[in-house]
Amino acid sequence: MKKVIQSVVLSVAVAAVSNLVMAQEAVSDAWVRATVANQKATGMFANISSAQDGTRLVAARTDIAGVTQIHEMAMEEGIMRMREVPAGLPVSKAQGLALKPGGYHVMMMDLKRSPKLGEVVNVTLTFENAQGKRHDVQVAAEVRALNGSTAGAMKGHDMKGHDMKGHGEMSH
Ligand SMILES: [Cu+2]
Repeated sequence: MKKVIQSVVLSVAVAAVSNLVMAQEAVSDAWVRATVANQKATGMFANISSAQDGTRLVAARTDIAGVTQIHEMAMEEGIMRMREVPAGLPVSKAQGLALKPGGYHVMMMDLKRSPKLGEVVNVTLTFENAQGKRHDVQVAAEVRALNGSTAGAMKGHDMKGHDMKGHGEMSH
């Protein structure tokens, strides 16, 4: 009997520890698009999953950018533009959240330096759970070429709608 109690106590302890240590979110295939000379903005993309419903990606930050925002693409007057989503993006338990060129992305603006091909950029993603509690997840994002696998998907993307100086050269 004593043995049974011990093993129950042990498994409860293990569960408590793993709750503390393990984030509910998993981030895979994180990458940052390499920039060209004088380009002051770029995007970070990744696949995000959540073990819980009601999770949102609400913020991001990185040392290499002065401003980092969560962006979406939207049709405005027949033109695809990107804009900030201040409330963040839902990460559903069933489908997760895909950040990809031509879609949702983490926008890095006011770049302090150019991310170099093959370099790993550290990005902090902030998630909010259904209870409104926030926590950070550290992501190592590899810098990949401008014309990655999905290049050209955003042809015709009009950057003039963007209010950030230096955004103009960016093809999303
Ligand atoms: Cu953007």
